[in-house]
Formats: sequence, C-alpha cells, structure tokens
Amino acid sequence: MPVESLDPMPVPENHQRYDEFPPQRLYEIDMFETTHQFHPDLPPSTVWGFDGLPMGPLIKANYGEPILVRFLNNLPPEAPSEDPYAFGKPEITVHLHNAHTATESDGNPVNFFPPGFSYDNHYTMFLAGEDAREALNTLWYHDHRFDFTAQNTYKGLTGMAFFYDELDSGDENDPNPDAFHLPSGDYDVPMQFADKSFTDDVDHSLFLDIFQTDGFLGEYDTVNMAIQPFFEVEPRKYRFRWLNVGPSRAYELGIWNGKKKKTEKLLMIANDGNLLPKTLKRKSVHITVAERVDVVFDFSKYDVGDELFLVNMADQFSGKKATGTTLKPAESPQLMKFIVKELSGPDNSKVPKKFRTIPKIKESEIVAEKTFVFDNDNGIWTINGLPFDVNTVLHTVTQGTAERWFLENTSTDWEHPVHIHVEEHQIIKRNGKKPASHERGRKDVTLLGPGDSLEIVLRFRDFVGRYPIHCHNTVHEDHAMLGTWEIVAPEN
Ligand SMILES: [Cu+2]
Repeated sequence: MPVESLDPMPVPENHQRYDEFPPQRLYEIDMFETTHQFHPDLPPSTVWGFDGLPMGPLIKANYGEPILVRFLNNLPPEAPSEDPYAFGKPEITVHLHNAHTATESDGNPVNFFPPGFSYDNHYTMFLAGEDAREALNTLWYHDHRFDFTAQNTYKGLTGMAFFYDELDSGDENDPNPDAFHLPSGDYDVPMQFADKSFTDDVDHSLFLDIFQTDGFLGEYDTVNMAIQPFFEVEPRKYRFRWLNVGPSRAYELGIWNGKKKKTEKLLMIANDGNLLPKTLKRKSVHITVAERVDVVFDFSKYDVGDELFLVNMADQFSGKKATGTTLKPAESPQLMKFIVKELSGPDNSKVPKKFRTIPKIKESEIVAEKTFVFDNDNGIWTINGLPFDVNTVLHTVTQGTAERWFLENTSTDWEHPVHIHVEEHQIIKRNGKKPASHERGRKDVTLLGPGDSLEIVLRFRDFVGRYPIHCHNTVHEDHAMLGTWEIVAPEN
C-alpha cells in the first residue's frame, strides 16, 4: 500500500539511476502467512500472500512516475518439519516480471532476504531506450528465489501490475483523442490462472509434489485463487488481462456460450503485456506459463441472465508439456462462469485496429550471436549442459549493443516457456519460418516447444548487471533450468 515515508529512507547509492529517477511514490508490501478459502464449500488453506492477499495487491503505476516498493518479509521463520512434502522457503526475492529494471531491483534469484528483513525495489518507470513504442502494460510480480520459485509462487506469492502511459491510459473516457480508450475501471479485469491440489486432511493444505521434477499439474483450476468462481458482467466490452501463473500447465482459453460447437470471438490485443501492432481476431488464445494475453470480449449481444463459460481447451496430462491437441469446448474444463446482468451506464470504450509499431532491431546493430540449448541431463534440467550455479555466467554482452540469440530445444518430449529478463526480445524465426502473427510483437516469455529452434534479437540498453534466462515452468526452473547472463559497460 502507498505510504508517505519509509523508515529508514531508501539508500540512493544502492540503485542505478536513482538520482535521475527519484521515487515520486513509496509503497510497502508486506508478505505474510494467512489462510484462504479456495471455494465456499472447502475449509481454509494456509497460503503466503503479498499484503496477506492470496493474489497480491494490484500495483498500478504510470510511466514518468518512478516508484519505490519496500517488500517486508514477515513470513514465519523456517522450522523443521516431519512432513516430507512440506514446502515453501521463506527467503524471498521479488521479481516484477518484464519490468525494465536495474538488476538490484529485479528480484535476482540470489538476492533473497529472510523473515524479519526488508528489501527495496526501485522502479524507474522510464520507457526502455526512451522509446514510446516500448511501453509495457500488463505485468506481474512473484518470488524468484532460486530452487524454490515453484514452491513459493504455488503458496501464493504472486500479484499483478498494470502500467499506464499516455496511449494506454486506463481511461475509456480519456479526452486525449490519441488514447486507445480500451475498457477501463471495473471493466479492466486482472485474472490469474493457477492449478492447485490439496491434501485430504482437516487442514486442507495445498499439496505440491516436490519430488516430481517433470513439472506439476494441480487437480483444481483456480481463477484469482478461486475454484469455479462466477463473475457478473454487464452487456458491454471488457478487457481481460489473462496471466498463467503455473507451475506447469498450458492454457488454450476461449469463451463458450454452452451450446455451440465453437467458442465465441475474442479480440486479442496484447501478448506478454505488450499491445500488439494490430488487433487479432481469435476463437481462443494459447497462454504458456508466465505469459500474459490481453483480450477484449464484448458481452453486448447477450441478454440479461445469459451464461458463458471460460474454458481451457489445452489437452495436458504431464508437467513436461501439453499434448498439442485442442479439445472441443464442450469437453474442456470450465474455469469460471460469466452471468450477464443489467448495463449500468454507456460503454464508451473502443478497440483500435492498430496499437504500437515494433521498434525493429537493424542488422547493423547486431554485434554477436549466442546459442542457448535447453535440455535434460539425467533428470536435471540444464541450459548449455549446466544446471544453475550461483557463480556461473553463461554469457556477457556489452551495454549499447544488440545480439542475435538462438534458443534450442533438443528434445521432442518436453516444452519450455523461456523467459529473459530486463529487455524484451523479438522472434525473427521459429523453426526457420516467420513466427505466427501473435508472436510478432515484443516478447518476454517464448514457448520453446518440442524440438523447436528459435532465432530472436534483443538490445541491451539502460542498465548493467546480471540477469537470468530461464524456463518458466517453475518446476524445471528450480531443477535447475536457470542461467545468468551479464550486461557490462562498454570499454570507452
Ligand atoms: Cu521447462
């Protein structure tokens, strides 16, 4: 929550570019253990939450207004347990996923802090490369402690963040004629998807099979940490910000009217929180772990009392990968129900056909190439043959340059949603071909499917330091498909 001041005050010397972007707003977010009912008919379960909330407070920030968030770790100290399946490590490092952030504020996996301590993340809120086309809009934050990210995020340490800029201003009535006027306020809705399992005991504890390193699929789907919720919607346009929290499940999401063979039409407007070059019409959207997809759905053609269902049509029975088969809506799990109610006022929102153009990276900017191979070595997930090691740097790049990277998956047995921190990448080729239209925007998580080979380009601009590249199937990440690369300042 916002605070007037912090005691002690933040230390400017701890942060890159603090003097250029002094925080205009201060926040404190407390992490603690609490209980949460995933369904009214179920007993409460123990969870960990930012501000004690099982889906974290929604952070709203504006470009041009730097903020500083002090994260307080008030989780219970680690205690020995007789339960071999006890999970959760109360040593936390908070990553604001896809924010353009200095390494010391990026939730680096090694910068964790124990109960009783706090840590300041400084978010400069300037556009990458000071380029308006680089605006980010739908982000999320989560624990990133190495070896324990799956456990700690599964326990509840996730939340969402919306960034606003002049065009995506969060106001459908914005007097600025150039603004996008997307559905806003109550009609701009964050949705986190996470699958959970529970024990049968009276505690109804969250259950995670920590000995299963292929990945983990929960028995129950949750939307914003609720099992089978319903949502009363008005007959008008809504912006849904869909986030796959993981740990390992893929989603193929559609909205179904309960009768037709196919799902209804969606307008896909953003991928990985980035408004696309143009709006895409879709019957469903695929969302791999950590990916975000923003869609606009128009309920105006439905009558009061009509019911629609959010369905997951991705077929999956192993944490290693989805099968690739898309189920029929009638056979798909229903994640939540929409019930149409009366309209409360005019819908002034719009959906532009075009949003932001791509800040293309020229061939002449590219100074080097690097290949990252994602593999499995006797049950250990590796990058370039190595499991995560605190002291190993896989690759070093020079600030102010751009590079071409190749991401390779050598196996046909598993898939990896690969996440690269700090700078977004653009997919040039997927398996030698131009990527699909929804992948032609700016990306921070790219699905590396079975046997896939990807060519991507990215720049290194505003900060120096060490950053991760990793699989965001958090079970793979923890065992130990996580690597470090480093941006260094140029030698004059
Ligand atoms: Cu993976």
